[in-house]
Amino acid sequence: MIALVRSISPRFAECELTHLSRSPIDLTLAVRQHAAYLKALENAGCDLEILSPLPDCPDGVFVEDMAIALPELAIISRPGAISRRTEVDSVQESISHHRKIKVIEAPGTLDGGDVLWINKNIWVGLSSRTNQSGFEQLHDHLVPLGYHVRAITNTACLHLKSAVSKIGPNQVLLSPAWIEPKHFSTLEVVETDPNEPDAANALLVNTHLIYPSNFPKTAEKISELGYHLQLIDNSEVIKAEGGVTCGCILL
Ligand code: CIR
Repeated sequence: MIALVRSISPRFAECELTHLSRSPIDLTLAVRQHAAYLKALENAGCDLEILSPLPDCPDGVFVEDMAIALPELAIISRPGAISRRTEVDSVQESISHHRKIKVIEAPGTLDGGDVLWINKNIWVGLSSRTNQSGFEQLHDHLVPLGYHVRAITNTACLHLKSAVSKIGPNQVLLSPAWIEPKHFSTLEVVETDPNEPDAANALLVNTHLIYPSNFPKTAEKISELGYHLQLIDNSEVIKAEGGVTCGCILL
């Protein structure tokens, strides 16, 4: 498995924020935490493909938002935040060496963080970043390939995957404060601890579950259920409204 990743910009503290207010980001710590994240990806079996740095793009480390990579093809996003549109080209260039490409076009907008993929099922969050046209374009690219693609309106948090993420072949971790479990009735749903509504973003790589140590109650709950967690400190990314899925595209 290849993980496309990008380094942290020196302007990381100027990142976009939508539902969070700005709190000081420690850049040195962020860079150290990112190195540990890359190590966790390698431990989980990934070869890293490091994209060219984009020092002037504060959010450039969050490569997940730039594309949805499936076995058959990759869909290149058109990010909802105008400040993030210059991040697309380098991701498109890299992915085109691995996958056939389709592109989301104006007026569509779509962030990869709004797309949850489990087997032949895709859930798309309609959010401040992903609009109806972005959803419809993704739908039209994927339905002919046998995917079932449906939309869920999500206004509670930045991205759909801030509220629900894949933790096993048919299992999701979900924050009931942010998204209704009924949308995922075909799956086994594990809920975050009620005191940690922002704890639903986990990254499943092969059988490794990379998870922030910043949500200890939920970490304990999912460990007790038998999941084996690879914990990383993600405090600075969390202040930037990111999670563990945001930092890579898995191919
Ligand atoms: C943004 O607002 O775009 C970034 N500060 C955070 C993006 C996080 N990406 C993700 O959840 N997929």
